[in-house]
Amino acid sequence: MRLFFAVPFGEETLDRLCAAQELLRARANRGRFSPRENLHLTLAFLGELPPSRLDALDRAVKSIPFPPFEAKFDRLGCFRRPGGSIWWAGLRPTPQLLAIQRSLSDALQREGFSLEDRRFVPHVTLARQVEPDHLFPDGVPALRFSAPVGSIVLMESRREGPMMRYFPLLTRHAVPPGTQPSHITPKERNSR
Ligand code: 2AM
Repeated sequence: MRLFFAVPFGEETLDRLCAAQELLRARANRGRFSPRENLHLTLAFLGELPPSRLDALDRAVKSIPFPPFEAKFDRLGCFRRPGGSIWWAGLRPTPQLLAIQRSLSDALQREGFSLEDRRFVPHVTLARQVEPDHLFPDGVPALRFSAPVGSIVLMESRREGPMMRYFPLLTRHAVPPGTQPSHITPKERNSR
């Protein structure tokens, strides 16, 4: 199974991301736009793993401190590629966002998973293979809004014909500071 951990977004944030896609669509001659239900922020890409590793992934994501926080979208950007650019909504690398990505990566490594060593550039991919190269000769439009982050989801990605479909397998909910983690049972709590 091809797996990754991602932050899903609520409807209001998805509306804003879809509005940003419309800015691109209005200028692009061509492009493959991510369907609304596929829009997410990847925290850790795991690649191909057997189902027998799901328990260890569950342990890793449950082990990290995860208070809810606000992610800050702060720009539209692109990675230039031959065959068309990848356009994305970028997030400010705030201490809370970097902390959650770092602690998840560390927990995964402790469970024996190997992760790519590339620098974390937090982004939500909006469209791929976008042409022409210079969509906004007069300057890229601004993008600035906050988005509540309340969960991390383990996703399985499957190709269905030309489409990628993502299936949530595990969800870790954020826990407000000062409250008990939701995954601790009352029995465990009493024995602490
Ligand atoms: P992307 O949106 O920038 O392509 C599922 O493919 C998710 O995992 C996507 O959000 C993708 O990022 C991300 N990802 C990170 N590293 C990847 C890799 N080496 N191959 C494919 N997807 C990767």
